[in-house]
Amino acid sequence: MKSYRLNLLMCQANSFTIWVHLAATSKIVSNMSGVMNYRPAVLAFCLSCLVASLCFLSIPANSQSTGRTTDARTFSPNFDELADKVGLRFRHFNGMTGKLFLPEVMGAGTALFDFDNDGDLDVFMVQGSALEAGDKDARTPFPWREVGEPRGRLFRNDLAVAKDGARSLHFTDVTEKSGIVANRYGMGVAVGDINNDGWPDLYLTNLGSNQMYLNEGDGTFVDVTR
Ligand SMILES: [Ca+2]
Ligand SMILES: [Ca+2]
Repeated sequence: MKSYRLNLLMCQANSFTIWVHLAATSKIVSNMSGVMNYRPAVLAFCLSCLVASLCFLSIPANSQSTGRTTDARTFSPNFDELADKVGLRFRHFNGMTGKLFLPEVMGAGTALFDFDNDGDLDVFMVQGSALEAGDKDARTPFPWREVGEPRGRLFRNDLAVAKDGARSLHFTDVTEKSGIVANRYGMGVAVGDINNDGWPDLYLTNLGSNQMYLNEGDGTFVDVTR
């Protein structure tokens, strides 16, 4: 709609120029004849404005500037929710107490990093736990109902690319095999090659003491916090 208004403005500006020219011409002719009559110029202005408006309104602005039409739907973003379908099954537990502690509403972090150096991004998801000492995960106002204790989880990306280029995305939960035990109240995670061996390591920020895990390069991590 903005482009049409701009076109209309442009055509009116052009028409005004034509009108000024015709008015001046008419004025000269009228002065020469001694009669101040602008009606022909006004009529010419109205007609030129109408014709030019119809002309511009029928042509999209981007066609005038680029010479080709553009379908807005071409640029429409389209995201599908595929977490469950591709194996990223994770439910965050915030250990809500009902006492409105700040960590309850802060959420947690997630790291996208290539822990196995195979060229695709794997995922580490930070998990919470019961907030108050003595609380049971399954007895909070919004209790933990999953199997096992809540803990941060590592998902390996098993992306497969067929010969024809077709991609099949799937993640496998490798938390147990990795040796990562992130069962504290997790708040965030940082990735970096701490020992410069080419394998990205993990630093977990918790409510309380943090944890550092070195990547052994064989799919496992070692807790080197102490
Ligand atoms: Ca990977
Ligand atoms: Ca490393």
